[in-house]
Amino acid sequence: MLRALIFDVDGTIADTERDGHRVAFNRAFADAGLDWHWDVARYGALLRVTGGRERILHFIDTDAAHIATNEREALARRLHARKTEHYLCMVDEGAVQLRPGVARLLSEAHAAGFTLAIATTTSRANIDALLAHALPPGALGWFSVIGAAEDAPCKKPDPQVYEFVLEKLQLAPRECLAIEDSAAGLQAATAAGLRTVVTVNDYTRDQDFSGALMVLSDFGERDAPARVLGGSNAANVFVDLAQMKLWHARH
Ligand code: XBP
Ligand code: MG
Repeated sequence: MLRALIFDVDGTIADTERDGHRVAFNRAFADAGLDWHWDVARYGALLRVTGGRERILHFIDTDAAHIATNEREALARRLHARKTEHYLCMVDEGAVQLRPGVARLLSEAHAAGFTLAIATTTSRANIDALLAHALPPGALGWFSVIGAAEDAPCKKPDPQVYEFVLEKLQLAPRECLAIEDSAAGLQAATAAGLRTVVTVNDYTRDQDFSGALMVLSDFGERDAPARVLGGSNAANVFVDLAQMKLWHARH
């Protein structure tokens, strides 16, 4: 029986990357007097490295080799801290929007007393700000467990954050569904024993989602159903809690 839904955040709950995190990274670089700029395409390639600090460190290794090896970690930490400040301001200003159907599905699940959780590589402060801004007051309390960067230093595709959440939920993987947007997220959830529903976005739609329970454009709304991209022959679907339970029961 399905007992809980475990949501990724970046790219799944909200379109955070292109107009949120990416812009915040660039502002942090500018603040530090660096002429680095991650354009939309370059950022798409850099997303293969999960975790903002890890992404900066990777960029330093590949594009700023003149920086002394023993200074790179500290620089990445400083830049990432500044990037988080920018990101939090941007979320407060409304730069990041929830994806179609997310608020509806979360509200329905909460009203039904259904267990919700979060498993993400992003920092806890970013989640708190996003949920406070985009959902009704108190929505942070809708989630029984929130697993974030601070809880799982091994970032996706490592399963650590999902294992942390499952342990806290005291549920078996077969009793839960993961909701993800990326191949790295799918790999992390799968390695933790979870079945996964994928909602793609512009950065992830061409990734390999073999093994996913369903691949969808989004969750859809009554007047704008989601497109089914994999996992079923149906063309369109409207994803609510009953639909999630049906998919889970089918497998
Ligand atoms: C998302 C990420 C995050 C964000 C930046 O991965 O990799 O690192 O890009 O957030 P997922 P931070 O959606 O698979 O969890 O800068 O806070 O790390
Ligand atoms: Mg994601």
